[in-house]
Amino acid sequence: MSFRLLSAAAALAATLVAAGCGGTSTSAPVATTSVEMAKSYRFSPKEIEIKPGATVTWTNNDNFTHTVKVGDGPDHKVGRGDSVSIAFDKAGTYHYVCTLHSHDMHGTVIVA
Ligand SMILES: [Cu+2]
Repeated sequence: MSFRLLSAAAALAATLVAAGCGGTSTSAPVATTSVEMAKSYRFSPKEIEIKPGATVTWTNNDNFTHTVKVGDGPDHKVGRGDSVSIAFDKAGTYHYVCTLHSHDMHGTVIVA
């Protein structure tokens, strides 16, 4: 029995790693500095485009605590109704995740 549980956990871990590779994005990035953590377990819009030096604000309108972790940066915990703002000084493409729900919740900030 414990073997079955272990292999299920391993399969889940493999799925999470695969999801972290980025996958496909079908919609164009949205020009905005505001991202909503919408119901349920979503960043909306998922892909945004901003100017260098702009600050992006994530607001949690979901019923659960989420986080925002950009690349290798710090993991910002965002409770219900809270928000976090992060400045992006350099041009580039930045992927971020909610580390609590990394399978469902990831997004991209394009600084250009
Ligand atoms: Cu989350």
